[in-house]
Amino acid sequence: MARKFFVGGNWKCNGTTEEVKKIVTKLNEAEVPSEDVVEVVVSPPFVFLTLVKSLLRSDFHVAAQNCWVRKGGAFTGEVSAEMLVNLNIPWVVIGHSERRALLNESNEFVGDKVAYALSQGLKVIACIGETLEQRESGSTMTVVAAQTKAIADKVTNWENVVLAYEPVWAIGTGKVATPAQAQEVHCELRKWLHDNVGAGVAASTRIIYGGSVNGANCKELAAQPDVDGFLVGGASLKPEFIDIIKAAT
Ligand code: G2H
Repeated sequence: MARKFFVGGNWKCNGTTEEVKKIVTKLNEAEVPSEDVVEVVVSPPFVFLTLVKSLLRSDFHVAAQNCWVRKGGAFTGEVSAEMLVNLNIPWVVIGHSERRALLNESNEFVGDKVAYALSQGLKVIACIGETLEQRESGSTMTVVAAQTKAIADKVTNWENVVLAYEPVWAIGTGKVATPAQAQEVHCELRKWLHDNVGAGVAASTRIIYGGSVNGANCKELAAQPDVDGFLVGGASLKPEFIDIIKAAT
């Protein structure tokens, strides 16, 4: 089954109103493959979501970088899935390693969040990935399988899930996984989905790579058979994001 190439731009905790407007202007001017070929989703901080949505070209979409694990209420500082739906924000990033590491989000908590966001009608970019220590001790697959299982335990319909494999040692470090390293884990993840969820889900779920993707390394990564796109951090704030979108073709 053909999987449409997916390019996400994770702006993380960056930007001012002026900077955000400049980035959106550049995106709106860019000539990129059509929506039938590549799905583009940018993820600004919460405070800029509606601004970006109102200015952004209609063939690109927006994602929040997080949402609360259950229905909103007395949870100071949180943003609920219902609020994102109310604002017509179609996507949310869940389980990014920065949140797992800095805010102690566990596999189970991430699984609950993914399930709740999906239940409210959001589409989810679910992030998984191993640390350098885990890779060096040979436990990469054990770690990413456990992270994926915590999601699979709570999710029955994978149609609106994109799985983002982001090795922690490659995030914001400039140390990108080699195309072979990325392909190896993506292939194993697809096999895990096949064996534990089903052949259809394994064939149709997009598994995207994140971690120091840039304009120079994206083509070779995109050529790997199980790399279905990217979640881009630092480079999504720069003009080279357009080259990364074009890596699909
Ligand atoms: C991984 C990635 C985006 P960067 O966090 O999610 O960031 O491309 O800066 O490594």
